[in-house]
Amino acid sequence: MDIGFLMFVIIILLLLFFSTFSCGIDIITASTNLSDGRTLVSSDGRFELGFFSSGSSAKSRYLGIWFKNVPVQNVVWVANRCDPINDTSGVLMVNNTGNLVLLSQSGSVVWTASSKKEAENPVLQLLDSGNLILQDRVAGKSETILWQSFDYPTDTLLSGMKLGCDLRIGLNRRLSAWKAPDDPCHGDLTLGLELYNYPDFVMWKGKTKYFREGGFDGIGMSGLPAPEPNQFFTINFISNEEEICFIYYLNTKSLITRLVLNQTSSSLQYTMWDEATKTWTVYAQFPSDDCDQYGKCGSYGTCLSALPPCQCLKGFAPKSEEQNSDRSKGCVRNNPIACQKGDGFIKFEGLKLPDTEHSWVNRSMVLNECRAKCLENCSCMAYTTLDVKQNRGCAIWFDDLLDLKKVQFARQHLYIRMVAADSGTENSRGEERQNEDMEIPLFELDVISKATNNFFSSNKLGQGGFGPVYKGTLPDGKEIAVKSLSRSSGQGLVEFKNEVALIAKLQHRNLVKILGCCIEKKMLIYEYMPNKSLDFFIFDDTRRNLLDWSRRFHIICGIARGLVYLHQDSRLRIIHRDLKASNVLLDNEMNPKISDFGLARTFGEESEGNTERVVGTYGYMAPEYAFDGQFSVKSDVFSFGVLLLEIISGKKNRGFYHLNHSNLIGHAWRLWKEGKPSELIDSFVLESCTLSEVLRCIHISLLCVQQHPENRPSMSSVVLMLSSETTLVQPKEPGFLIDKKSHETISSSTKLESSSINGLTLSKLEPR
Ligand SMILES: *[C@@H]1O[C@H](CO)[C@@H](O)[C@H](O)[C@H]1NC(C)=O
Ligand SMILES: *[C@@H]1O[C@H](CO)[C@@H](O)[C@H](O)[C@H]1NC(C)=O
Ligand SMILES: *[C@@H]1O[C@H](CO)[C@@H](O)[C@H](O)[C@H]1NC(C)=O
Ligand SMILES: *[C@@H]1O[C@H](CO)[C@@H](O)[C@H](O)[C@H]1NC(C)=O
Ligand SMILES: *[C@@H]1O[C@H](CO)[C@@H](O)[C@H](O)[C@H]1NC(C)=O
Ligand SMILES: *[C@@H]1O[C@H](CO)[C@@H](O)[C@H](O)[C@H]1NC(C)=O
Ligand SMILES: *[C@@H]1O[C@H](CO)[C@@H](O)[C@H](O)[C@H]1NC(C)=O
Ligand SMILES: CC(=O)N[C@H]1CO[C@H](CO)[C@@H](O)[C@@H]1O
Repeated sequence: MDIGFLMFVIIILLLLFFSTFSCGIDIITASTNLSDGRTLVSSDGRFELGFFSSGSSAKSRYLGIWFKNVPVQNVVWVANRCDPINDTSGVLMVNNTGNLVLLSQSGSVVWTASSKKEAENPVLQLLDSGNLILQDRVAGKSETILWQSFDYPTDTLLSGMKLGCDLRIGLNRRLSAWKAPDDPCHGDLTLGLELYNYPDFVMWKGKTKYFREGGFDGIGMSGLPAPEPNQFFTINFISNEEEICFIYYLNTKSLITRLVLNQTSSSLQYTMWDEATKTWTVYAQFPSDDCDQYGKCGSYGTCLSALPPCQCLKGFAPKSEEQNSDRSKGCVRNNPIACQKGDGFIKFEGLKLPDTEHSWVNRSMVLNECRAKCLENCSCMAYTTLDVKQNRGCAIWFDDLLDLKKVQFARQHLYIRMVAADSGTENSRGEERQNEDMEIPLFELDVISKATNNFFSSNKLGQGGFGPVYKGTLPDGKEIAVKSLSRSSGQGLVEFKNEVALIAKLQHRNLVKILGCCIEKKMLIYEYMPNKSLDFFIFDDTRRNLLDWSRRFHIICGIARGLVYLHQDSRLRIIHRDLKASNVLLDNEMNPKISDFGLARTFGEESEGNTERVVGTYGYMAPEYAFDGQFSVKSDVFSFGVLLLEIISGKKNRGFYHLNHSNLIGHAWRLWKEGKPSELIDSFVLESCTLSEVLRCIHISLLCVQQHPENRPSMSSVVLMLSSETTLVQPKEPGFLIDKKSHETISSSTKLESSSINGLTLSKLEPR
């Protein structure tokens, strides 16, 4: 045996020895230490505790916990947040009295965690949940937890962690963001429970309130949409004499998610590790829109994501004449309250409850008692039911009502004190205008004319729902797409420019980028996409072969992520309303980019709920939207489901012809029920695919096209479904299940009015 081989064997043995050391251990006791370079790993291998360096200065060493299987830095807990160790001499030990001590070379104590009780046999263990616990393990005694990292969160909330107060021991668990991406020390953004009489979770920027969740109403927080029931996570609020807290549980181990308070984005982000892109994907964040900004519209002003965002409540008028200069001045009563006799209340629905700093509650009062209680004190401005689940309890507000927001999901009604005569006043609209100078590059008309060869027909790329699209080349050689908005919108030029500036701010890798606009002729300038749109490929007999399954799946996931961004992440909450294959453009690497988003909004039609004018495309429209003009994010989900079926089958939903069905949804549904969904798959896709993945996509698409919007998943759930392998619920009957006979009836009983220019995009669908 030669020396080289012997060395090799020794090295392998050493490696084995060390790897078992670093992978196999999840506990330390008073007789073992954890030095820098060694780690503890939870028994299922999910979490790891050890030393890490952060950012530029590799010299700064911190003790922390992270997801072991995520290759980018993802620290979820840090012990010595603001006291890095300058070298690799750090040692974590459990001392004899049961305290955790982090020492550096000089023997100086960098960090300690102490329990009140003394321990005989202290053991530190990293659990599969990511919780680091210190226990006293003595035979015959129950193992009490002396200390746990979950009680001292840093910037991250993991599944099973609580945010909020344990009233019994006076522990208030709060989050504070990292100061900078490479500095775990406390930033100025914090989030925690404020123990007002009516407690609320408040996000602070330094000493300034930044965002409120809005008080617990027995079901959820009044300022947040109730989490839709889903199989991935469960959200719980606990509010009783012992504790008031928020907690969430992940129901599936296959997902890696966390809630992080992020200084950079100034928000609480719910992020998920996306194995495909090796990035953390944000799929919900708070504050979620401009109206979440604390006190944006001042007292008695309500905020709505629209322009102008601020309005005064009924019975109130703008406080200041020149509201243009200060938008947070708020509103004042048209008529002062009389106090007691002569006062009444107006019931307001659909509002996030006002700031509860000056509030009072009684858990057992009923609404009438609550009203009387409020009426008897002149400083009481409003009351509501504390717990809508039990329909009991009373909350009242003193002082002016601040931080109101229009929300669709409000469960509590707010009764606001008014002089009785005021109850008939008209809803007065705040005079406020968005007047900050929006940054958006403006293009001169003659530049655009030159670039597009005077809008020459050979430069025309196509005809979209809002007008024709031309290809252009700027003097510097940059290629652009010019969309000329031919529909009249009745909107002024300034509003148009502001609106475009708002949607131009939406930037995501799956959205087409807006480069600027030309306000003289209402044109939008987009980046040019060389590979046209998705319909150009999937519905074409030869070009369909350029998109194998893995490319199609990549496109599906990209569209889904783009929609999540529009629906949740962006500050505007955009409902697309015209998602279809021709609105999914492809860049030169065949990445999908959604186009035409925000246009419905530009036309002044974006106030969620009901609309007179239906903007959309037959075949993609959700039934409640096509027939009743009711739109919501769930109507986009429907369109996404249709698109998904088209990508899988290579067939158009509209114009789909089959002996028994006149649309693809009906066909897919029947095949599904007959247990042969694979017959739906495009033959070319079938050759290149992982069958289970395609079948899962069919399953997801059927969930998206369900008849009732409330049954359809949100786009963020869709992203979760696409990226995990959890079992999915069975879909219910889809919407637009038109078989040939009834289809005939529908087309003869509805009047398709003005199919705009391209004949596909409807502007109105009116039952006779
Ligand atoms: C643990 O570290 C301390 C301080 O460096 C040292 O005194 C002690 O001997 C170490 N114990 C073990 C078991 O390594
Ligand atoms: C690290 O270095 C800084 C500056 O040299 C010093 O102030 C600090 O005490 C050192 N920290 C430790 C833990 O040794
Ligand atoms: C253990 O550490 C704590 C905190 O540093 C200290 O107060 C205590 O005296 C230590 N106990 C022993 C036995 O060293
Ligand atoms: C914070 O948000 C920014 C912007 O969304 C993102 O780039 C960054 O990765 C986030 N940081 C963490 C720790 O998630
Ligand atoms: C709460 O209301 C109930 C029922 O009206 C009453 O009996 C009780 O005294 C009230 N509690 C407080 C603290 O006011
Ligand atoms: C009304 O409520 C305020 C705030 O709790 C309190 O300070 C004041 O004393 C009350 N006034 C009366 C008349 O009860
Ligand atoms: C049409 O539906 C009937 C049952 O409803 C089925 O027996 C028949 O095979 C279907 N035809 C085709 C072409 O799928
Ligand atoms: C599939 C396909 O047509 N891909 C094209 C996308 O655009 C780039 C750049 O124009 C071409 O190189 C690809 O062939």
